[in-house]
Amino acid sequence: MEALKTMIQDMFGKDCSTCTNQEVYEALLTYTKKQLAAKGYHEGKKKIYYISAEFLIGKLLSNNLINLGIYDEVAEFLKENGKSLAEIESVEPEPSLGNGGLGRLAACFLDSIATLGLPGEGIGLNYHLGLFKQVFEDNLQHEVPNPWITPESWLTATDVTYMVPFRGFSLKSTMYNIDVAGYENKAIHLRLFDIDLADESMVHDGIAFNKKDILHNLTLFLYPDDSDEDGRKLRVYQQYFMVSNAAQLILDEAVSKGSNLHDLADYAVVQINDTHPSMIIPEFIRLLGEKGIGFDEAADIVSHVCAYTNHTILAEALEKWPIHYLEDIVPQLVPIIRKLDEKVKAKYPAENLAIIDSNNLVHMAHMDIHYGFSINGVAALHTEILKNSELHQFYEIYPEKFNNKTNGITFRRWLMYCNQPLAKYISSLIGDGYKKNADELKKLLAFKDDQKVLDQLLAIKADAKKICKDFVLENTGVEIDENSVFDIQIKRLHEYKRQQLNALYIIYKYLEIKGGKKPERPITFIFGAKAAPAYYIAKDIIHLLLTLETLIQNDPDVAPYMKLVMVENYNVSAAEKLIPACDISEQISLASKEASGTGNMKFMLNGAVTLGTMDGANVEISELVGEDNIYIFGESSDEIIKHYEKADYNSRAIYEGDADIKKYVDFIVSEPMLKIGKEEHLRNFYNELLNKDWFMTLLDLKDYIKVKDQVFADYEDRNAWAKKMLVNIGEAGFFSSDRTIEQYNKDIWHLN
Ligand code: 26Q
Repeated sequence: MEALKTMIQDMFGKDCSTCTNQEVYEALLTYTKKQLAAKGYHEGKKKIYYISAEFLIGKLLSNNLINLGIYDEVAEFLKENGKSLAEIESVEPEPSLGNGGLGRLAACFLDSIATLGLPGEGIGLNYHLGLFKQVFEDNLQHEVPNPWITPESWLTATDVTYMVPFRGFSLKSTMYNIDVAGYENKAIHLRLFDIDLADESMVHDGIAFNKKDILHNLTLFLYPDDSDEDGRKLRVYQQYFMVSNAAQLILDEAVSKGSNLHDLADYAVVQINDTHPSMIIPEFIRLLGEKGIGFDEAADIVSHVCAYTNHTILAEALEKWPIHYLEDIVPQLVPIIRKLDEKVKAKYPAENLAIIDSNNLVHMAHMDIHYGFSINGVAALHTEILKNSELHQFYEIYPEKFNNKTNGITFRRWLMYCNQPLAKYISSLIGDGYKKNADELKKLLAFKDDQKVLDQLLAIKADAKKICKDFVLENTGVEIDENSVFDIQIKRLHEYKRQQLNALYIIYKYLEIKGGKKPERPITFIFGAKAAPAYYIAKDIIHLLLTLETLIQNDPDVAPYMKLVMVENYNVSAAEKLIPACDISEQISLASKEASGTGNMKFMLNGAVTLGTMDGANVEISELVGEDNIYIFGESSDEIIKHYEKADYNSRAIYEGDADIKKYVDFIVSEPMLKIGKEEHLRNFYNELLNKDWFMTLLDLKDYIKVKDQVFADYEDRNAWAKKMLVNIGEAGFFSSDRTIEQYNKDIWHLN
């Protein structure tokens, strides 16, 4: 730590003990960046370029210290100087460069690529204000900017710049780097492209800004509101800016390593993270054309370089751009896309295989599948649904392109960092091997009947709940009971994820307690969720939850037995505080709709038991842990897909046919609720449930209540519960993103 000591002296002319936390943070930042650069980067002839509109990397200081292997040393040094690493961490702003799962997955993948020593990099955009910050006011969500780029940051400017042509003007880019350390290994780069003229001062009244001023707004926000045409067009500007920079960088790097570009596939493989970067396909063809390579050959080259990952079957999230948008913004791509489409139509005339459909919409996913060599889903069930229904017509013509890559999470952040007591205890039982070879967690299963181990797991969970209590108090002002059961649902607010189903259970429980039936033990229901600014139903559900929170808190008959808290501005840092403390992990999406989920894996790894539907990776979790160690409810994905095909779901019929369900639903607009909440929002949501309920909340409500009550009953057998925890932790090794990345490499990337 001598070098760090000297650095602090040089930077601030004093020693660590007299520095502010801000100063110590800045010194650690500089120190860590130097250490990372000194380690060097993974290089090789062929490289994986993971292109993504989102990289939800979370705070970086602690993660970097862990991966550099100096966390304990630094923490000790700070302690000797009267400082706490935890407090210094709170100075670090969290970069919010992602919405949720897809962006966090990209961040876990970078960690694993670096850890496994693969030559690779991430390529994305440097959003200045990232995703909005959520604030609650009057039980409603408001959005404010979330600036994260401070004068001292993890970004390093480079002298790499490109020109990106748009209709009528060109934009100069600058490339910034963030180093991502491998665990006990070299680093890789995350490349974030930016414009030089981004102007944060144009943002007013929350997150409003002039959407037409592309020269100054292009990299201000992640996914600006796309409810109006200018917003959607800005998204196209962002996407093209991202992929044109990426394509230029990739071609330059290949040439500098000796490629003649005809052999580009020997130098580069591009993973297209959902369709947001899909325009890289025509952009590559355009640039290769400028270098004298003919259209057909260029299309063939690209088809050996690009691979596509699908993250959703929700129709509204599958990108289809009107061709006139592209003509208005990137006219140079339009003749290329038309030619690609003509080639497809000549061979496969079916309308549902076309790139450009009869409404002149460009189907980005279709372009990826025709002109990429691989398409993968993100969990076994999801890939089966792609093959058998959503993309069946493509599976018929290209069965060899389809493959599954079940998602994973990095254990460095989601166990070793966020739950240090558990990680240390695991090491004491089975050694450190699991940190690099997650399968070794299975060795824990040998302790299934070891009373001491089971007691210790319960003790570690109890401590985590105490720590979490402080976080919740600081975030919400609400004091929760550390001896209650922690039932947690944290994820983006979306109807398909069905936070509203959980809300209806809470109403049921509230009425039960009102009626005199007390639960065995108090329950704490914890939520965290942001809603897209223009997603009104999602915002109504947030209002429902916040209204229920107040109602319960103010009701002395009920408050001692249950509590609902909604954490404000749920983000990666909040997840790190909540997940170690969780008893029951809520994964209750409508079967077939959640492609994978990754929160489910984080909870399992931290000894929570899943309450979920047979959806996404829950299916694989349940196969691994067995039915005694997970709680499954609800209709199967096959049944749900049939309901959609037959259009026979009728929520009003369920409501009218079941007095209990009617009672819970009616409660949403009952007098006590209307006294606290806003009638407009509560009634909107009530009407939505009765008239549409597109994600079939009422279908699964009765079964959910039954199974969830069983969970709370089983929780009281503390020993049996501890066994479930142990099995969940012991079987979590499969969900390491190291395993996922090894599979990507073996089946798709072929590096080394
Ligand atoms: C699309 C069009 C217009 C505007 C925005 C978008 C858009 C933005 C973000 C579409 C999708 C996203 C993000 C999707 C996402 O996070 N998907 C999640 O990916 C995870 C990683 O694979 C899975 O675990 C989740 O199941 C999936 O929901």
